[in-house]
Amino acid sequence: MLNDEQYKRIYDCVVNGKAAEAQKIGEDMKKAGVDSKEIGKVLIDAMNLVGHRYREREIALPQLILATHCFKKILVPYTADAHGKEGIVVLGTIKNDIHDIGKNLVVSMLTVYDFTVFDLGKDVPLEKFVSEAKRVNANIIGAGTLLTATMPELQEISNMMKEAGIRDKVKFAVGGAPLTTTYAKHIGADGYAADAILAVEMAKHLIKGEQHYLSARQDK
Ligand code: B1M
Repeated sequence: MLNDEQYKRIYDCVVNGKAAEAQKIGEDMKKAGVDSKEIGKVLIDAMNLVGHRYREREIALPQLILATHCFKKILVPYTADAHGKEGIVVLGTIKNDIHDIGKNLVVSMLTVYDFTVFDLGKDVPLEKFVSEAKRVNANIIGAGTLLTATMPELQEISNMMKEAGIRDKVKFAVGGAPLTTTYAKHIGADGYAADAILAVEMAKHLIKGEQHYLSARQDK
């Protein structure tokens, strides 16, 4: 369990963009035996505040990106031990959408939790999700979007997976702020997660062949 001081150290680093301290904090936490999932929860709490401040125009885009940078650097010592043996995930933000901050956090968390992640980036053509999944023999295709206008495109990926004959063996997960469990089920996705920690939990279920939808953390 994290104590208050450890929580504040991680939270403060991300919220105030203290990039120079980030990796050392991760190292200290690892030495103290803090589980990466505990760290992840604080990171998401901190990113929620940073996201809120950005929306309220209290901070500018570079500060938002700096916070993401801290998030990833805190996890570096944990990523060093990862072997990618949990499963293979192909992940990206779909075409016509350039938002990638949240997707990058999901990539970091899945990597820490031993998934091999092929990050396709942002503005990714839909067919690339399928061709990459076939190329790397993926277990999961994860597709995200933050724009309501591009949400309906997600369903196309599922259709393309069927056409390519991989729908039965590859799970399809979706994520991004405007999505919901209801919407994910409606478009036939096997999984949905509301944040990067939940994405790890979801991915573990999908690997076992189960569908899984997580709208909110139980401990929030
Ligand atoms: Co844009 N933007 N933006 N933007 N932007 C939103 C999404 C918006 C809600 C803002 C608003 O109007 N209130 C709005 C969308 C409205 C809508 O569609 N209904 C919007 C718009 C309109 C736009 C533009 C069109 C603006 C314009 O040009 N007129 C444009 C998009 C152009 C395009 O894509 N074609 C645009 C551009 C940008 C910036 C470039 C300035 C910047 C993005 C920088 C970047 O990503 N590199 C930006 C930002 C920063 C935002 C907001 C403020 C914050 C997004 C963010 O990074 N959040 C956003 C407002 C909001 O979110 N309410 C907004 C923090 C991040 C950690 O959260 O991405 O939700 P999130 O990720 C979470 C979960 O969703 C989940 O885990 C993550 C971590 O916990 N998750 C997954 C994400 N992907 C997942 C995948 C999974 C599982 C979980 O598995 C598959």
